[in-house]
Amino acid sequence: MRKHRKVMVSMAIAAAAIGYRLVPKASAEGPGAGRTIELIADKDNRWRFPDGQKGPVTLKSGEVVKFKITSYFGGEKAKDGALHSFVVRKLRDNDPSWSVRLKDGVQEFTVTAPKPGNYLIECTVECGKGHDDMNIKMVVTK
Ligand SMILES: [Cu+2]
Repeated sequence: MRKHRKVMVSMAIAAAAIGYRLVPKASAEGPGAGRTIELIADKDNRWRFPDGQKGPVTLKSGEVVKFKITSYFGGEKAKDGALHSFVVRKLRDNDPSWSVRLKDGVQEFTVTAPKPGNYLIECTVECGKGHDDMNIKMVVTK
């Protein structure tokens, strides 16, 4: 029994060592650190940057970015409690990270910028007056 346990332990250590080597070397900002893009899904059912700018969101193809979105109640919400959503229709089928339900408050998620082109970030939750125009352009460069 003892011997068996020893083998298990050393196997676990070996596995951990292999796993450790597969983890990319962390940068000064931590593993996988990239830009953080802050957006507000505002109570008037408009997207805006914290400084009031209306876009576009500009990404570099292949870049991994974190979106930090603050979401405010715009008059209506979905059954699941979502106030808004962050959706790029052209991308969501191949990469579900481009479709995020937004609850009240701050939410963070990470995406990988797609191939270069023009995209549209939309809200697909009936969030109230102005919902149909709740979108913001996203430009992906080479
Ligand atoms: Cu909406």
